[in-house]
Amino acid sequence: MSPTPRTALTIAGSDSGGGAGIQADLRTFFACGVHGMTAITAVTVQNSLGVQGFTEIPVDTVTAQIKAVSGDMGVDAAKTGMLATAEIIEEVAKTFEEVHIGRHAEKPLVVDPVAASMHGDALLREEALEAIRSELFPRATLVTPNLDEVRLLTGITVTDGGSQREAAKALIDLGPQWVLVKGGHMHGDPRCVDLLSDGVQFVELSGTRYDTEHTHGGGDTLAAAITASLAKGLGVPDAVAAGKRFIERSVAESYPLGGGVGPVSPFWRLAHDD
Ligand code: PXL
Repeated sequence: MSPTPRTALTIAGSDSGGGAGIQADLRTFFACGVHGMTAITAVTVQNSLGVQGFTEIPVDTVTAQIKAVSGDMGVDAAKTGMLATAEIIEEVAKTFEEVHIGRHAEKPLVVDPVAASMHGDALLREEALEAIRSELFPRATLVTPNLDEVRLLTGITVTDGGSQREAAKALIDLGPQWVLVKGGHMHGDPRCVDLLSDGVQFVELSGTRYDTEHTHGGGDTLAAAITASLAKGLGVPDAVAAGKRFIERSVAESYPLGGGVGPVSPFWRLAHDD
C-alpha cells in the first residue's frame, strides 16, 4: 500500500481527441503525482481539426460529481475549465461555497476562463461571460486568461507590457485573489511573458517561445500543473512558477497527431524505463 497522494479536482469538458479539457487535466495531474478527480460539464466532439459540437451534462449531475468527491475523498485544490453555460457556472459557484472551495475557503481554486478552442470554436455560450465575471471570479484564488479571454472579459486588447498590466488590474477588480495574464498569444514578442499580479505585486514571468503549431491543450495543462502544485501546498507565486516550467517542457515536447493541431505533452515528466 502507498500513502494517499494529494488530490485535485477538475470541473471541465471532455475532449474526445484526448489533448485538452478533462483529458489534459488528468494526464497533467498524473504526471505531477496528484490524484485527479473530475466533474464533467460537457462532452465535446472533436479531433485535431476542430470542435464539431458539444452536449452539456445536466447541471445537477455536474454539481453532484463535485459534492460526491469532496464529501468523501477530499479536494486539496480545484480548477475549472470549460463550463459551457451560465446555469452550470452559477450552480458550480454555489456548490463551491457548500464544499469550501475557493479563495475565501480552505481549498484553492484556479479558474481558467475557457471561452473558445484554438480553432475559434465556441466552448461557452455568449451569455455565460457575465456569470464568469460575477459568480466565479470573486471566488477564484487565481484566474488564468489568455489574451482573447482578457479581451472578452475586460474589453482590453493587450499588445504590450503596459496594456498587459492594465488588463491585470481590470481583472483583479473583478475579485480574484491573483491573476495570471498569459502573454503566449502576443506573437510579436520573441519571449513568452506572463504577468502575475495580486493587484499590489506585478511579477513578469519570462519563458521561451517554441516554434510549434502543436499547442492544443496548452492553457489547460498550465492551469492543471499550477493546481497540482497548489494541492501539494505551494503558495500561488511558487505554484505558478512551477506550472510555467511544466508547460514549457510540455510545449517543447508537443507532438503532431491527426491532420491539424497536435497536443502539448506532459509525458516528459514520466520515467522512460521500458
Ligand atoms: O483548451 C481549451 C479547451 C478546454 N476544454 C475543452 C476543449 C478545449 C479546447 O479545444 O476542447 C473540452
